[in-house]
Amino acid sequence: MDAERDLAPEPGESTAAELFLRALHAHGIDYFLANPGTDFPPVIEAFARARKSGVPVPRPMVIPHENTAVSMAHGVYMLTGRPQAVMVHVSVGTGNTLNALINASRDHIPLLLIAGRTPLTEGRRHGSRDRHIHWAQEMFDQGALVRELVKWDHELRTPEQAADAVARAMELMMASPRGPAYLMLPREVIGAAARIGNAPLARRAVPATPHPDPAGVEALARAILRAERPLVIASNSGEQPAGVAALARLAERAALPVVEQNPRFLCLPSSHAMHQGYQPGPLLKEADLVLVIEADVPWIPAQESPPEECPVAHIGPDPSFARYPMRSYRSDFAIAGDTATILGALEAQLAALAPAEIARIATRRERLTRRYRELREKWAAESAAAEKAEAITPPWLGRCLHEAIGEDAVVVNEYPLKLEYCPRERPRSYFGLSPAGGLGWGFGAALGAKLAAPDRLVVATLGDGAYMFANPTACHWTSAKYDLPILTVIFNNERYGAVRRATLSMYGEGAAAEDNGRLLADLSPSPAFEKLVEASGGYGERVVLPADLPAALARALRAVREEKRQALLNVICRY
Ligand SMILES: Cc1ncc(C[n+]2csc(CCOP(=O)(O)OP(=O)(O)O)c2C)c(N)n1
Repeated sequence: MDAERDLAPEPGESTAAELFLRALHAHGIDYFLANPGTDFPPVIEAFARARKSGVPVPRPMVIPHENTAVSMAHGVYMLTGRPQAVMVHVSVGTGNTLNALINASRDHIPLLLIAGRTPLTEGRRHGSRDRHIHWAQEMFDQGALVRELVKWDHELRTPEQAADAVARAMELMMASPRGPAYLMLPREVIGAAARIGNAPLARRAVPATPHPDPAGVEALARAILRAERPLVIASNSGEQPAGVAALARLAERAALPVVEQNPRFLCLPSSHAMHQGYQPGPLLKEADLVLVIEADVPWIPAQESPPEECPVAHIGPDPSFARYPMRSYRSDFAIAGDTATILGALEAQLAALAPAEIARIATRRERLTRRYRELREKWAAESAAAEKAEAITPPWLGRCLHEAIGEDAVVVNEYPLKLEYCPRERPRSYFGLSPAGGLGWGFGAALGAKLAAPDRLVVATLGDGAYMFANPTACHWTSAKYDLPILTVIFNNERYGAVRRATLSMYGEGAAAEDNGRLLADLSPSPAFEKLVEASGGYGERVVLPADLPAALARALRAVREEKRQALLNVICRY
């Protein structure tokens, strides 16, 4: 045999790529979201062989932008709790994933990011360099591109480890706190025969989340009992539906007011009487105990804080947010563990309440139930007033959406939707942008959600800026190609509103305020976004007047629900 070709598989032999794909399937990975390059041929050949032989492998899907592919994997996980695989082209494809990967990393979303590696060898070995780019795409340390964002990065060094590498990635990314992993596949290695041994494809047990410290739980339960004005601030605790149920029970039993602060997952049904809205505000200023549940930024110290003597508890899988370089909230209790388990243990401690405490809690419950009603009345009045305004505003758009989409819909919100006007009820019916705020996530995540839940209505609410960051052509194409009809609603204020607000907040009296903060925030003239969806066979409409919105929504929803076409409303908004 030619020594330089001795890694090539003989007829009938499996390649490392084939073993790898089988291992992905065996580990429960359903989708292989791919943006390929010249590093892919062994993987493509392996998929083609699997198609012929019927060997089970994940579903290969070409996704024409890496940011979209990673956001889709993020979206599938949100709905199912199942991690997916994304494969991209070497260094350059990895570079294109970074924004979406930062979002996933900060939100503890496990996904296996795979990248080719430029062929290592320059001779005649099977898979060696045979294109100009193969030299320039080589890097000293490709994994360094993502190392800060992933829990594990590795380069496959030998074909026999293809299945073991999958098992290793899975056990690490699924261990708490979860997060992405990165695996590089050099072309010669993944195209070579996997000769030695019969690598097992069995899943390996994921280490259980550490059980919460019983002494810590008991001490916190005592503090909750003592508190007169406790406050719960939650952001991510609804990642698992069990977290929603556990928080609902605890809040009910102890009459704990809950504020959802910039939630990425619905943490408490909005109709729960203890749901006290989305801003800590006055409840924080008067608190005598704050329970921070999976909330990285429970409040912004420069704007508001609890009283200095108020104890603060942090609970969740990563209560100290270990990957944040600085985060200096007061911390009197820190309990690590699965959130639902911690909340359940707290509730168990509170179960045997003394009569005096029951009376105190009942008084608090009454006060909070009143406040719950007052808040709802205020929000309803605001959105009703917005109906009569000259231009569409977020309260009106939120209200109309709420009335149109129903409880079962999945809302993926990249900023502009205000839950005050579009309250959500069910676990996994609302998802918000990662705290890292990498724009361009919402459209892809909504497509992933639809892939995971084809029978549910999926609505992406995006700013006009966020929509453009999402590579709309790639997203609309993906929607059409894979029959993923979703409704996209653009809150189009023809500007980067957040940038403008930041400028005016720092330089309200400065030169930048003279043109009302338009400089570098102006996105006019706004394109006819409704035409972009039409280019992919979808239904598009531009909506300008508040009174026209309900009927426009009904038409768009008919296109999605009955015609099974994607739809987009370009809603011209003032805010
Ligand atoms: C990838 C990325 N680039 C830039 C930013 C900075 N940024 C934060 S908000 C924002 C404007 C968003 O505009 P739009 O989506 O239209 O929403 P609006 O602020 O107008 O409500 C920008 C550019 C970001 N968060 N992410």
